[in-house]
Amino acid sequence: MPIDAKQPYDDSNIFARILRGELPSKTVLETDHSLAFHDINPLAPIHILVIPKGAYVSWDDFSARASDAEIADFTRAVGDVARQVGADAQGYRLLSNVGKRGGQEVPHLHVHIFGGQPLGPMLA
Ligand code: IU
Repeated sequence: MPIDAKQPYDDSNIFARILRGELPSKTVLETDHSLAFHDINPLAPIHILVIPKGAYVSWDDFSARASDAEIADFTRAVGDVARQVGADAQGYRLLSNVGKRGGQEVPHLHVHIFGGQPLGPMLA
């Protein structure tokens, strides 16, 4: 079920549990404010999620409330991950679903990085 775009942050969500170390993930990169890990159900040969460590529901929430340091760290982390896995060589796609109409399922901001193959018009 897609989430409500304006719902309050719920710290029982799956990514909050990964951040607290309660659930495992296949980490790709960790920085002061961000964590990147492999999507559990990859839709492309490269499918990585990048999340902020702070409690933000979505891109909408993050872009309104996060500090400049968090935004800078997160933006840099997304690009660094893409370069680290070699997705930059032939191109890749970034996607962040926001709320119900965006089809967001997990209520903690995540940016999908897709790559490793030519990508169709839509993924996730
Ligand atoms: P969405 O943008 O909220 O629809 O994407 C959620 C993603 O989180 C989706 O691609 C799932 O495969 C992924 N995911 C995960 O990597 N690990 C999990 O334990 C769960 C979902 I639940």
